[in-house]
Amino acid sequence: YWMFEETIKITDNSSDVAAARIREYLESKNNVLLNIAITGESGSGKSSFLNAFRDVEDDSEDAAPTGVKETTLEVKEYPHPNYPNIIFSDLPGIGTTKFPAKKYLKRVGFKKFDFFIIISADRFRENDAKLAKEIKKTGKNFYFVRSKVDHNLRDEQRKKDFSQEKTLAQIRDDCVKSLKDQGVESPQVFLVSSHDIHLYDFPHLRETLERDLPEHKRDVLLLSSPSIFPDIIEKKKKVFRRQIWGLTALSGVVAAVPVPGLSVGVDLALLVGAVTRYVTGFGLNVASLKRTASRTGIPYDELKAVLTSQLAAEHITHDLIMKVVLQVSSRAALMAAEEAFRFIPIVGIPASMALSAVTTYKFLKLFLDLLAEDAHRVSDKVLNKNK
Ligand SMILES: Nc1nc2c(ncn2[C@@H]2O[C@H](COP(=O)(O)OP(=O)(O)O)[C@@H](O)[C@H]2O)c(=O)[nH]1
Ligand SMILES: [Mg+2]
Repeated sequence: YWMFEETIKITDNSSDVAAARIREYLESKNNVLLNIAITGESGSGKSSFLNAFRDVEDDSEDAAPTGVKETTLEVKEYPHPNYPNIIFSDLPGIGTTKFPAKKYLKRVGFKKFDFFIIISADRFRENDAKLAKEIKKTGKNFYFVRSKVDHNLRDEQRKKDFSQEKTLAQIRDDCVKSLKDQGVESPQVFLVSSHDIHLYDFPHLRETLERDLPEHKRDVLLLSSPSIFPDIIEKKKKVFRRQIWGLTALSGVVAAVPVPGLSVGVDLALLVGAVTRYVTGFGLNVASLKRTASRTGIPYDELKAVLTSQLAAEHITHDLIMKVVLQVSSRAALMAAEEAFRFIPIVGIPASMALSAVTTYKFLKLFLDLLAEDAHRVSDKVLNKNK
């Protein structure tokens, strides 16, 4: 065992350069900047929407304060709690600033934003339409969000012939018409309640934003979405899957750490880096799970109890990865690594390294599967609770 410890130490030192390359690769994925502008009149629900989108509760420490009347021109930035490279900018309402649309855009620094979300708790007004037309001139995208539809539904529910679909359709038609009347061409309006991010048009809005973004930014937005729906979990899994090849290629240059009982080594630094990303991406880190717990009212311990991977809700360290590697390395799938190697030609690197790359690849896939499974378990728990 002592020799084993020693091996890790030596390898860690000698693979500094490779480890740095892996870190660089992972960070390059984390460093794509996305800056989303949220605008709309004071009280329309900007701060609430922005908190909901970040999966942060209104009364938590890093939330944008809600229910406060804005009086200044200040743009406030709120990074995503897991992905600080995604910034939500809380803009003052154009009415608050009393600037014409063009000057308003200039003053808030429109160039840095990837797209705009224009919120109204009511029919869209002249200011909203003027702003949209001005944004269009800059070539950037904008989306109309009609907030507080839960209020409307609650009010309408008292009526005898209440139909949720009909009420929503009416609100939508009304919003679209008011925008068209003010010269906005084919406006699309998303109906949301910031208290229920899994209802109404919230999921559709996310999908639309993703679809409209360039690919590298699309992945960033997707990974930051809460893993409440099975299809989001699967989409995230696909993004991570795609990255595994890139990571494994880097692994080929790393001196691998030998695993007792396994004839090949694995690249621990790489596994730690990647698994940390999976855990965060699936919302399985302690902070995310605690947020989910307080948002859904399901006690944290109950959420934790459904986890089976041993990697979720843990701080991912070399030791933990090694522990899990040792536990699963008896699995037939992994023992077959040497066999797989015969079919995967890796040119230009020594065979032992290539073999460790294949093993590392297999572990990455396995850990990804295990964590996605845990994400599904949490999602099941949450969605069943809401029924
Ligand atoms: N029921 C409900 N209330 C909302 C919604 N969005 C905002 N609110 C409430 O409306 C008030 C103003 O919201 P806030 O986010 O502060 O608006 P802002 O001034 O545009 O930032 C607050 O009391 C919020 O709790 C929503 O979708 N549904
Ligand atoms: Mg606000």
